[in-house]
Amino acid sequence: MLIIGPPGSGKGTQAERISMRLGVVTISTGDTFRANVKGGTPLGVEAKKYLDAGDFVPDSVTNKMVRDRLSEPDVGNGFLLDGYPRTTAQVDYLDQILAKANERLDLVLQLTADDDELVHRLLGRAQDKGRSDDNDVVIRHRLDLYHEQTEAVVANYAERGILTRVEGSGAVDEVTDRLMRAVSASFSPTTLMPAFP
Ligand code: B4P
Repeated sequence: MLIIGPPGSGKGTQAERISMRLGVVTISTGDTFRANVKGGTPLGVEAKKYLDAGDFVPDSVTNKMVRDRLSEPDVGNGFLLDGYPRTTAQVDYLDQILAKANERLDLVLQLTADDDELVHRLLGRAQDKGRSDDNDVVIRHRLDLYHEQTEAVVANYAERGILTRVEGSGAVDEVTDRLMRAVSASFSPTTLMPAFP
């Protein structure tokens, strides 16, 4: 599964909750980059300049990172990708990885919220967590990139018939309930893990 949406729509927040309930791993490209920046790894040094500017890390770097992560054994029960793919080139690359592994995407969850609410949330996070990319100018740039590049990714999955749109406004618990209803509507009960309520 994938969770996709503009910055601040609640992807990271909700991905953690859904993966706990379903008993599958979450793979967040944003978290992985931030962990590498914090650890001062070569990948982190490379990624930092893009993160700080609100730009996408180049596909060549991101694709390889996801490919390596998807080859680890803990993805065997399924996985939830958070924040990847964000470009059509990443969609093609993910298709190739999954085809080689004889796997396919079952569901793409799109979280929606209007831009003003997103900016408001991210400025709030800037005060709480001090993320280097949560300032007014960079947030607007990240939103522009979402509209320019990631909306084409959403359209691609909609054409394939595997996209479900979920309203991301409202209390965090309410949004989780909406997402879980979308998940249960897409899978037969026997496909879901025993952790599913
Ligand atoms: P991400 O880590 O994905 O950051 P994000 O888009 O801001 O989403 P995030 O998941 O953190 O925020 P959320 O919506 O949960 O990416 C960061 C950077 O990494 C990118 O800009 C890029 O540079 C790089 N990157 C990542 N993936 C890449 C890729 N595939 N290719 C290239 N580059 C890539 O939540 C935001 C805030 O809203 C939180 O403070 C939360 O508490 C709050 N919130 C959540 N739900 C709420 C609700 N219902 N009501 C009120 N507030 C809520």
